[in-house]
Amino acid sequence: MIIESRIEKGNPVVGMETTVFVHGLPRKEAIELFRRAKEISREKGFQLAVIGILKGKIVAGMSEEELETMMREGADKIGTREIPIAVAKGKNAATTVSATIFLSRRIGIEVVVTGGTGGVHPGRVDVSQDLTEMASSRTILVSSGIKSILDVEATFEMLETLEIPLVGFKTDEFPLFFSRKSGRRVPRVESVEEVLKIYETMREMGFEKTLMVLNPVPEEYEVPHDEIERLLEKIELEAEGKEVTPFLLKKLAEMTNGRTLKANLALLEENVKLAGEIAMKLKR
Ligand code: PSU
Ligand code: MN
Repeated sequence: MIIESRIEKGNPVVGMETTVFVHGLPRKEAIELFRRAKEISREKGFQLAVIGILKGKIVAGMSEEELETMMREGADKIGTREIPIAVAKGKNAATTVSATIFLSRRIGIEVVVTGGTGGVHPGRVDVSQDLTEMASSRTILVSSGIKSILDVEATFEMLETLEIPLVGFKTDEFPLFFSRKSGRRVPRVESVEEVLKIYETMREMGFEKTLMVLNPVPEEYEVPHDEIERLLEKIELEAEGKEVTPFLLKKLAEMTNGRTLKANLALLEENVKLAGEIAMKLKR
């Protein structure tokens, strides 16, 4: 197999992307998050498989050293379509949500975790592969909503068009990453059991889509969406394509004295916990 999987068969496992570590966070915070996420998985009793491509080798279950190597040497940010090219060219590549979901399915991982997913960018035709991959692979994806920097209305509509099921975990509101509220309603679930009931229905029907479980950022870390919008208006975009998210995240962190960074770390930690709980209760 072209994928080097370090997952022990039969144990609950959660797949996690590498882009959030390599392109979404400063290095120090990224390593701290990796350690914290690993610690959570050990305490709770599930496996956390960080997925990435190292010199053309797809690895599921990267070590801290490997992640550090990626950060030091640099790694492309890739979606699903770039996987075969990165492998053939022997590159280092950090997987986004789309590539992580695709690879997770190939090795039998059904629960995936991230901070915020991609969507429709404002102003031009730039629609994340995250959406099309969620529309073609059956997994459970725990996130805190879509990245606040996106066109929220357009993304929300596109999720419907692509028939991607979503539920709010203990919320009726579609959350927006740093923010708990968007004014858009979603079906609410109260428990992991309820999530699994929906997913098991999908599995039985051969419903090959990703179930988005939306877990809002903890209240004490929230940065309200109108504040984010005001800040975004002030930023002059000096990036394009795949560079846009890392550029804006960095700017926002600077402008909020690190509040958005703290929010990002807090929600990622909570999402790892919830994804772990889901994986542990999932019937195999
Ligand atoms: N949200 C973050 N940081 C990130 C991302 C999302 O706070 O780095 C990444 C995820 O990996 C997501 C990707 O899958 O951005 C989507 O990128 P694009 O819009 O270029 O498809
Ligand atoms: Mn894009």
